[in-house]
Amino acid sequence: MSDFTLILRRARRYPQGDIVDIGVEGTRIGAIAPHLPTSAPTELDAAENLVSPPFVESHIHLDSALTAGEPRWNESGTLFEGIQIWGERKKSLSIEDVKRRALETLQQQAAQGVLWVRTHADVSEPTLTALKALLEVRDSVADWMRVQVVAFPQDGIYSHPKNLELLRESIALGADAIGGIPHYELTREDGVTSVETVFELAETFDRLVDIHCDEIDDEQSRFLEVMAACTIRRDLGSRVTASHTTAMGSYNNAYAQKLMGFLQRARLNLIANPLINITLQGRTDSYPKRRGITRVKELWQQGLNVSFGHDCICDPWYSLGTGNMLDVAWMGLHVCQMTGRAEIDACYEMVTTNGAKTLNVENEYGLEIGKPASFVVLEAIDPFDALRRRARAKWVVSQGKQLTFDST
Ligand code: 17E
Ligand code: FE2
Repeated sequence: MSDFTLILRRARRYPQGDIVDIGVEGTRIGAIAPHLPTSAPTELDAAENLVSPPFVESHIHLDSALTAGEPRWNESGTLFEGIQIWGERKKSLSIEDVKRRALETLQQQAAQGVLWVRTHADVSEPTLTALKALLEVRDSVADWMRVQVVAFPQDGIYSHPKNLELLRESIALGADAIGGIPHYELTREDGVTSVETVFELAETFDRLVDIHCDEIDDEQSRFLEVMAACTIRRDLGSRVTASHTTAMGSYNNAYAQKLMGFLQRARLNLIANPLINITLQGRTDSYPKRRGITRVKELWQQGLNVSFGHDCICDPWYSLGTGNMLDVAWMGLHVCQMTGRAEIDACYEMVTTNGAKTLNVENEYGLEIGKPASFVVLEAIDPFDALRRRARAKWVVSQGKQLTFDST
């Protein structure tokens, strides 16, 4: 009588912490109970280890992944040298080149329990090669990895006469979300206009917004307030995400406090990328040296949805990285000093549930009957233990199928 195709037995369910069997019917979760008396063709005994909904990579650049050193290393370690180097590398992009590196990265991520990924694709390049390749990859991996693609104008929307048209074309080609980079537009006014343009396009074409916003230590970089205003006026709330917002780490407290109120009204999502923010920012400081990361703890305390992203894996901005979201959360909890007990748990949420909120995929996310049977069993008893030891993913099940990977 059982239609279960797979049963995960004796798993410590996240977040409740109780021990359950999870019965999978095809691609969905069919039952969760202390003990399922039936059998299934595949049965996995979790031996009271943690089963968690998958990790969510809410911010990564798959088009540049695995290009570190090509054509040269980022010696200054700054965002801007990174953009220059990528500018050289992107001249030689081909569809095959981007697809190969993106796929390899996605496999590495999936092996570590990441089953949702939002990637940026640089669309300030005249052939839109990165975008076209990543859209193909998104569609080809859909039965084991769910990918969203952001059309991201790395060089700015108004810095080059063709870039706005390229952004429009990217939407027509099928980008899920629209990005921008206001702090890198030629003038502050262009920056403001660029944010307004992104929102206008997003509303017109019914897309999500995810803007690289204020990724600089300049305390005068204040485009997050423009994003908050646009979100409030258009009532777009959780469809909007502000990525990086590192300048918020340098704002004076009076301004930051005022802004916090506007962010609460806006209810937009924020993404910090601790590995990259801590290495790219603070480069113009001597000592004391700023940490250059947004106010994660305070945003979280105010009830705003914050997630953590990896941002880069072996690219011109960051030559390290493995795709492991526990590394990301681990760095986040250090850099943001989120070492309180509830704060550590919150850091785990920032690479799981909060990421799902950012991606607007909560309906398809979580260990609940009827939802996709996508989960990871970690060699840990709870999120704290997983973070402390950066626990290995023992099994990864995506949409009902157990994933297996080459051990090479
Ligand atoms: N591009 C950008 O503007 N900022 C970053 N952190 C990366 C690419 C990785
Ligand atoms: Fe980024």
